[in-house]
Amino acid sequence: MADGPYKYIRDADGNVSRVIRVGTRKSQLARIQTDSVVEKLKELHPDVHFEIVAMSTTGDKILDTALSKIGEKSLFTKELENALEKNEVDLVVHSLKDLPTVLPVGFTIGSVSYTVFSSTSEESFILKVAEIVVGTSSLRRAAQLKKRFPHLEFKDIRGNLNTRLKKLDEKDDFSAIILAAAGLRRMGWENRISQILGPEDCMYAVGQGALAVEVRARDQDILEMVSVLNDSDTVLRCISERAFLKHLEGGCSVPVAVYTEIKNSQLYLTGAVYSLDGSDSLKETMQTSISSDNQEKVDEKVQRVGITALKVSEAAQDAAVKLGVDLGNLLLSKGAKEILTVARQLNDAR
Ligand code: DPM
Repeated sequence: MADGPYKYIRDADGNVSRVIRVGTRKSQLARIQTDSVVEKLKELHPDVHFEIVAMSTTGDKILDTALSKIGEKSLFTKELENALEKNEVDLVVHSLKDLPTVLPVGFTIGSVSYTVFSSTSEESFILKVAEIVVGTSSLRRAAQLKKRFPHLEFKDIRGNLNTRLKKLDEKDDFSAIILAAAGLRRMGWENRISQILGPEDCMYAVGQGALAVEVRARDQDILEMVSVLNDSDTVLRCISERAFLKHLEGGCSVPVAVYTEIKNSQLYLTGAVYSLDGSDSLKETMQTSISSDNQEKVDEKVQRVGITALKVSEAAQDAAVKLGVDLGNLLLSKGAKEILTVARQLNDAR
């Protein structure tokens, strides 16, 4: 059988079918996320054969460098994208929040979902003792919590989830750490959470809690296959968040936070920018209608902020992009650019 760029398998009856190879990083969380997506895809496509390919990435090797110092270089995604490009894998599962709002040409996010892996966006607080030194290297988390709880002290903490929990447990450097609740739940460590932080305490990062499947943009079959994972509310919320971040020219390491909600066919987007100590901030909310006409054609291959979401209303996706851009413009008109520029400069000088 001609192998070409793809891999095929022949079953006992001699039927040949394509093997879909799924790339993943090697961390425990990455493996858990990839397994959950593959399980779901198997359920929805019982006749497709899937194979998981685990790879080390530069991102893993330098995880001990604070994210805020790494900047926007997509270190976690580059090697996996190379593998996609070379047809060594056909899709890759990521945390949406780690994917830049502009992807390299040739790649797209074919599905975005909170529901594949019952996830939520909020932050969680894991507390050890009363005298509180909080471990986080997220500028966004530190800025918001410094403002709200001035008595807290903050210190950088690095490494993957396993490393961070170990540092909290075994060292006296930290009395608490802040992590995305979604990651802890996926690891089965929900019982470690001392407190869930709602948006009034700490708004989350763009895309937080959503799983994203990245594919080759030209690969229509795979794009259609993974589109079954799309849940339309998540797609629309995440598109508006990413459009907002992109418009502010923010990357994943600036103190920008969001909160989105869908109620009665209205999409609400709250966005905020902060100075590093949280003393200076801007926060606004806007909304848009996302009600869609069921007759509408929804399978055009249009990419919006890196996402090609088949099966989700095009009009609603356009409204979500516009909402993000409009909110970005509103904050820019109030001085967001200056706040972020100063934050970046101070952080680079640290
Ligand atoms: C990004 C940030 C962090 C991750 C920055 C931020 C947290 C870094 C830190 C863009 N990616 O949130 O302000 O605390 O030092 C990351 C986690 C997950 C995806 C872990 C976490 C799991 C949750 C998810 C790291 N990326 O934030 O606790 O899938 O959304």
